Amino acid sequence: MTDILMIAPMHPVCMEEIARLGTVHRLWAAEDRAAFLREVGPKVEIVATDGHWGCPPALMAELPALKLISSYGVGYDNINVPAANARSVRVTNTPDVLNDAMAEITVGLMIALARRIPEAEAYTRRGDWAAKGNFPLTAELTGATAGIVGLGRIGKEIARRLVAMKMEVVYHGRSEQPGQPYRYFASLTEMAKAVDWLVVITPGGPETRRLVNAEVLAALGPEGRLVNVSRGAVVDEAALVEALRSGALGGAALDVFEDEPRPHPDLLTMPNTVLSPHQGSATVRTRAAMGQLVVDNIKAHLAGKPLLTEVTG
Ligand code: 8YV
Repeated sequence: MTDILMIAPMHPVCMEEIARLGTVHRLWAAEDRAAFLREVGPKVEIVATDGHWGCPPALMAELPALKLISSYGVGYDNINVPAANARSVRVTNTPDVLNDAMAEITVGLMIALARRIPEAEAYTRRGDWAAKGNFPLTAELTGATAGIVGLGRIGKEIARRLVAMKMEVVYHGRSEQPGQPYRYFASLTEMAKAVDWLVVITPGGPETRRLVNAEVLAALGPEGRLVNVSRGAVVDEAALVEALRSGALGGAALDVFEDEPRPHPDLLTMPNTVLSPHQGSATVRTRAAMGQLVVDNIKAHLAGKPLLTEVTG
């Protein structure tokens, strides 16, 4: 039986299927992690992990027989892919199957922020409607401009839906993509000046760390709103908190945070934020499809067949 190290619990069906493919060692359940790794580390051939935990270098170093890291998530910023490949360890992720769920939550967060749905809901439940009268008037997406930071597979699905919401869509990325119907901005700050919404869906990692900084937030301005559904580290969270507090930025809808699962405490009490616990892809349908891809990549590896969704670095 092949030894498989599972870093954190996964979709139940995925866990059951993986258990049929080899001997599963559950890292999160180990009482003495060091002793556990001393015992099982040398025989582990496959790591099953997710986008949050990845496979840290110190862990990889304890797995000399490692051949495959199959990750449950599209983002692989917590896996050093070049270092893995240099050791002949291959890495897979779960792209595409989560595009629709990600795009849905993005639009949902935007509507929630513009129409103040969480606040209005609390207002209704508290009985304030009868006690204080109608809830204040809100904003809408219609007619506004959204600047997408990262027009990749998910970004394009978001763009399609925002066009359907009668928004104008523009984008920023490392390079202009031929054949796109949306205007390209080479400068993120220039784009932030030109839009009402900044929608961040670029991959995380060192290249995009704190890409959305104080300057970009200032350019977005007091009427501007930020949406982040990528990785918390892409936004300078301290600068974001300051901009929201001072009114330099209008509002923010966030599914991701610098220190998950602990969002910056000030964000929790601000009225101009809508917060969500990193659940972009967390639907029954999408998580099942992601889990299936994790399993299918492991099966392909075991059968000596081409991996379905390999990432290389
Ligand atoms: C998961 C994600 O939350 O796909 C990603 O990159 O961030 C999410 O789907 C993550 O993999 C943790 O399970």
